[in-house]
Amino acid sequence: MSADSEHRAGVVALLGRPNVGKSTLMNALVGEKLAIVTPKPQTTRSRLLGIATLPHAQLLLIDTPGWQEGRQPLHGALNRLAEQAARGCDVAAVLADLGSGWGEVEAALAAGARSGGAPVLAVGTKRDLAPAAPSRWPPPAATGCAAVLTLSARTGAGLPEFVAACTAHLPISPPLYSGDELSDRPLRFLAAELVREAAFQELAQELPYALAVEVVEFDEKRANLVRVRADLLVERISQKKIVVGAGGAMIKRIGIRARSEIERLVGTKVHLDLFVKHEPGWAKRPNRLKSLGYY
Ligand SMILES: Nc1nc2c(ncn2[C@@H]2O[C@H](COP(=O)(O)OP(=O)(O)OP(=O)(O)O)[C@@H](O)[C@H]2O)c(=O)[nH]1
Ligand SMILES: [Mg+2]
Repeated sequence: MSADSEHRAGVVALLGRPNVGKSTLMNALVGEKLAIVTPKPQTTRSRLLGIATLPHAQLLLIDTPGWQEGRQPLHGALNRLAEQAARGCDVAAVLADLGSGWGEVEAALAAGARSGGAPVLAVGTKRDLAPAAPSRWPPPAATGCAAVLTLSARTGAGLPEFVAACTAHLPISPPLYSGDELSDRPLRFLAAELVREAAFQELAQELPYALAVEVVEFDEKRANLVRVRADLLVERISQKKIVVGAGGAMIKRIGIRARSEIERLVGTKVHLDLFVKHEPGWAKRPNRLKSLGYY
């Protein structure tokens, strides 16, 4: 067998600023919605592995939180996840929204990945939207990237080229996971994320950032029903009132939305109980961030 026809497998880190489409790209390549996606920036709070198994390659895609400039402990923890992913990968894909182009953050992420030894792909996203101004894309040759590509995770345009560019830089290796595995995270974590996604979609601008979700019960004992109990943690009493809503209307809306997504994930009926809890400072305690799965 020639080297080109041999199977390749390895880790591809998806890096970039918030909202550029990292999670959408991962879902499109895995073929399942694993990572939550919302129109609001700073949706992803953890490192999530998505496994794309192809005939000649297995891509272990690491979705990371968008890079943020804030100084809060949560921001620091999230940026560390992106840094670790950049250092520990075989290929680093630095994603930039074609609408805003390649800037300092992208250059810094690319430099970080290169210092860890990974080749960097510069990837312009959301190609289905307005075409990039020539001044914004492609990035200057000086960025030293192994390849410069554009794609749309929404329409699928450019995805085969992206997969080919990643594969070319992966080591020759047999598959590292069995073909039916899609993620390294348990269903209960993905379920917690779907509750958080529903809350992001239902709640107004700032509130979702003060909120964390913890699944405290995930019971699959019954044949055709999964029972899920989740706590929505908020930092202030005033936020609890908003999340519960008048007569419980808001928490009900979040529950209806989340339940149908969790049913799609687990493939059976779901009984979902949500509770809103006041837990001041959840976002400031490193151990708590870890126990919530944001590590
Ligand atoms: N039109 C269009 N919209 C896209 C595309 N990819 C992502 N989006 C939208 O962009 C928004 C952000 O997408 P995400 O995948 O959550 O972005 P992200 O980079 O993971 O964001 P964070 O987790 O906050 O860092 C969502 O509303 C997506 O639907 C695309 O190819 N085309
Ligand atoms: Mg994301």
